[in-house]
Amino acid sequence: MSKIALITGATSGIGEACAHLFAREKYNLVLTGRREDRLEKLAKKLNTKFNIEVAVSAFDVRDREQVINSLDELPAKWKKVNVLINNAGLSQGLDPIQNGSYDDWDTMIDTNIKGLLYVSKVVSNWMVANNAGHIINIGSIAGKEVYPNGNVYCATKAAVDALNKAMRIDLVSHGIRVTGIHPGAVETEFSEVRFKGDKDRAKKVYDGFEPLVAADIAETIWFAVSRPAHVNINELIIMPTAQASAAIISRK
Ligand code: NDP
Ligand code: 8X3
Repeated sequence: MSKIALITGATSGIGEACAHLFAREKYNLVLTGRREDRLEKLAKKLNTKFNIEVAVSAFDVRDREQVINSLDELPAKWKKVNVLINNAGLSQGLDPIQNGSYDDWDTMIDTNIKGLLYVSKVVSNWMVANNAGHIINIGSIAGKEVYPNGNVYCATKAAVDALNKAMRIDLVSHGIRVTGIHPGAVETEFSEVRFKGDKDRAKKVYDGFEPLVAADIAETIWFAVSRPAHVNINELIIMPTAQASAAIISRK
């Protein structure tokens, strides 16, 4: 029987790249995100290209009831999830703490921390019932180091780092593996979302160096997932060669 991966934030960037890679590896997929049209299009593409089954479940991870109900509504066969990729997340703004926007802070905390928790509670219960599973939590270099004006985004990713460690402790007796993946700069829609659609400002983030691409992170995740069952990769930090720390990037 094919294995199942549930990916949050599959409509773009790292989540979408994971969908392609796990489809290539013959996983059946549960794809989630808010933009249902993108999910449907991706599901059709992967089904045709890789002959796998795909379920689409569109919800906003910030909405607790929506998360619980949407996941609960999935047919029973989809609840035998082998791999959960907690990837949905975002940054909003890049301002000093004294100028920060309350709304941006709420959005980041509600998405990156609370959203990840809502999905994890539901899916980890399915995994506990199966006495197996692998949870991948997408943190960031921003959760390992704080950079100027990164304040609340960094704090949310530090929380993901802590939750990754906490999940490993709480789930260890249930045979569930837990891995934190912490990327540096990856060129996706991330900066466009951070700067609220300002494409020129977003593009400048990646000027003068070769950033990671989403497939680099998907391959790293696949490395962790494809280790033998007795091996758990606790965490990995992956950066572009031109990036030495969260704030130090060599630009030509
Ligand atoms: P993208 O903006 O390309 O993708 C973000 C994904 O998250 C989208 O699929 C989006 O789907 C989903 N998402 C955002 N908010 C919500 C929500 N409220 N409910 C459901 N889904 C949501 O960025 P990336 O692929 O780069 O980001 C993926 C993860 O990687 C994030 O957690 C990010 O913090 C992390 N990361 C990114 C790095 C980078 O440099 N790009 C570096 C380190 C970590 P939709 O809008 O359709 O809901
Ligand atoms: C995203 C990368 O540049 O904010 O987590 O550290 S960055």
